[in-house]
Amino acid sequence: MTDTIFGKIARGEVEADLVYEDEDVVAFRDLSPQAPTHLLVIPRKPIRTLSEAGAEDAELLGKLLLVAAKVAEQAGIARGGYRTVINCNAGAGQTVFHLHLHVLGGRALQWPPG
Ligand code: DGP
Repeated sequence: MTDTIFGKIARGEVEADLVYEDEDVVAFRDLSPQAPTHLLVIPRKPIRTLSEAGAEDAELLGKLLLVAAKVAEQAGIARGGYRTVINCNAGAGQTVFHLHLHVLGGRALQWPPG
């Protein structure tokens, strides 16, 4: 697959404001925040988009959600409420083709999203 900026962040080749990392997952602040708290949770494995994840990624996908909950708690947005979003492919607004989960909070969030 083509390398992306998130692949470089996962490998430590490009700086990011990291809030969490382990052997499988990295979380960092979004460069263009859409809410007072806007974090991104990515696998180190370069999966292009959610629809390209396979059965072999089941544990990793579960871990992304657990890390999202953990960083939301650490950021202090869990009690007030937060939203997790995965944009899958360009029509849904995906611009970086390395699977990532947005964690947004710190303000009231409308539903349905645009
Ligand atoms: P999406 O539209 O779902 O593909 O979201 C990509 C997000 O990534 C978008 O909110 C902006 C953010 N982003 C893009 N480039 C960088 C970067 O170099 N560093 C950080 N921290 N965030 C980035």
